[in-house]
Amino acid sequence: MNHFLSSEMENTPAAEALFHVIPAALEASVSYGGGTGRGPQAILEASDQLELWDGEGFPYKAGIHTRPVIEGKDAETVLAAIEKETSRALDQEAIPVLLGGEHTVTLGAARAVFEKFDGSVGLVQIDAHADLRHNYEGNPYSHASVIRKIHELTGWPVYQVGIRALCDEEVRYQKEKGIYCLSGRDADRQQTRSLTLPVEFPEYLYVTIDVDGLDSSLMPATGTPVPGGLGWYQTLDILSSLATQRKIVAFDCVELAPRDHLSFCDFTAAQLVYNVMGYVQRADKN
Ligand SMILES: [Mn+2]
Repeated sequence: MNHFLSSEMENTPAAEALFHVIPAALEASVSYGGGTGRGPQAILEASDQLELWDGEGFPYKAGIHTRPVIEGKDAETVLAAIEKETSRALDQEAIPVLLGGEHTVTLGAARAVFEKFDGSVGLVQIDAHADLRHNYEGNPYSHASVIRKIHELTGWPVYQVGIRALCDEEVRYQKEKGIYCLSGRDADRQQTRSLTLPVEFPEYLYVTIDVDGLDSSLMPATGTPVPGGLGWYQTLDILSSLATQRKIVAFDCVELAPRDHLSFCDFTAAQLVYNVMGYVQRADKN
């Protein structure tokens, strides 16, 4: 198995690494195009093409430890394994970096973060879809309901960014529960380059990045690409602004569905992960 940046560095021992990469190849509830099960491995392979310099610094110097890939078709089994690995990373005072896999994997990591930090966490979600359905096609572990599941479990405040495909049930849930949402349309109209988190947002953040939050021209290799998403530098600037306002204690990158003729998307996802590591690393020093 490749570890993250294996072309450039040894797999940092867990105890010395700020980042613990947890690849989780779950693909159980695909609603349109398949392939997310191959996402984590594709990101790891593409990470070999990264430059060590991220434009501002050297995130790898914080240490990156990659765990073995978690595989399986049964959602609950995979989620339990993700929860365990995430807890282990948190216990070692590392930042878990979960690679999906379908968006459902976030629930496993969120359970562990909730156990450790309880209510002192806010969730920021970059995504085309709200993922707030009660359930989808009868499946309680659907990626289309993962944020709702996390919200029901944790009660964390949620800020959704880039949303542009949702149903009325989800709009109702947003209103009832006071979920913050910056739509893809408004992010474009307002030329959003940074997100100002509401004061009620606690000191810690879990950031979940569904790659379909990016514009579909930039990221066509995902299960359900939707036009009108976030631009590349816009996404980076928003993520950077989060890291300076609160402490990111865990993040993930999910829903990459690699396509043979679209390998640039694998690299895009790897670059995104590495840049977020950079934001977290530099905030950690301040
Ligand atoms: Mn999603």
